[in-house]
Amino acid sequence: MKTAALIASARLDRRTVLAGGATLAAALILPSVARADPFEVVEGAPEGGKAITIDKMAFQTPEITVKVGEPITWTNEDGMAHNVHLRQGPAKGHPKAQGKMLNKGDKYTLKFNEPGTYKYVCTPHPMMKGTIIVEA
Ligand code: CU1
Repeated sequence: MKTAALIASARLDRRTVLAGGATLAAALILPSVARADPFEVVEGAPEGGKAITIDKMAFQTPEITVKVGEPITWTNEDGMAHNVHLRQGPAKGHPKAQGKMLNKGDKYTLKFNEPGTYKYVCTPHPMMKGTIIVEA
């Protein structure tokens, strides 16, 4: 009986230790997941990835599919300034969702960390629409 009690006590301890470890792991992992941005603005128009031309008041590739981490670079070839403003999907409401205005010849690159469907417009011309599908 004493032995059984010792075993039960040992089991309880191990479960407590395991539960404690899981809680500690969750505490270490969860805040970093919560902090991760669904997308990033990449400076300096990197090599590779996908390209979208902005011209004639439109995103010339209105729908595009990329993998997580694969950059998309928009180039404005229109005489009018435009931007890329993520309005729906995982980036909705993000402080960097509204991209800077791009003059003719300017480039803007985004990289996505979170899979999903991102819909965007040009802020001053919301009839200009685009969709980005990010696959895991
Ligand atoms: Cu525009």
